[in-house]
Amino acid sequence: MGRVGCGDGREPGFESEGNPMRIIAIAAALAAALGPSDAPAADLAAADIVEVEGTVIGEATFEQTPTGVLIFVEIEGLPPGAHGIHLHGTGACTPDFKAAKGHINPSGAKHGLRNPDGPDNGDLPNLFVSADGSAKAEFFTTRVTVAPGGVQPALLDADGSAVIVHDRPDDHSTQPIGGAGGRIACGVIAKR
Ligand SMILES: [Cu+2]
Repeated sequence: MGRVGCGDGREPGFESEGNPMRIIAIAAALAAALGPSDAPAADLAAADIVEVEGTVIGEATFEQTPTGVLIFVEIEGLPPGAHGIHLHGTGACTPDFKAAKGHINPSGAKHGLRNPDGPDNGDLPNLFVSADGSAKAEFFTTRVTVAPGGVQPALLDADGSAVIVHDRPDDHSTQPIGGAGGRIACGVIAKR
């Protein structure tokens, strides 16, 4: 068997309270249990995503990292295939999804990840929905921050932001939204 190092119960004194290896093991277990909450909390935001009737069909989370924002989307009940998904400049999905206004784009950049005069700050790669209508995806963008105070526009600015899923794929070049069509899902991004 050859157990090595600390934790061999046959070692004399293992059961004593002062066993330093045991204390280290307990400390490591505690650190693992506490996890990231021991570190300064990263800026985090999230959005409940609703379909046009207002039923919640998914969630998106937005985590500030040292260099950008990591976005996780989990959603169901959408038409299969590719859909444009963008960060829109107003945190509203009612009375209809037009309330979210246009993309986050304070500098007036052209839309499109393929556009030499783009992209705007709300542009993201497409969301691909499976045949069963569900999708799980991660995105990463360096063109926004979660909280205000950085160089890039903030999701949690004064009028908030929304994540919008469009009816069709974004071709990443056509103005103004890559031919992505209507808005089929929307989520107001809020601090978590
Ligand atoms: Cu959009």
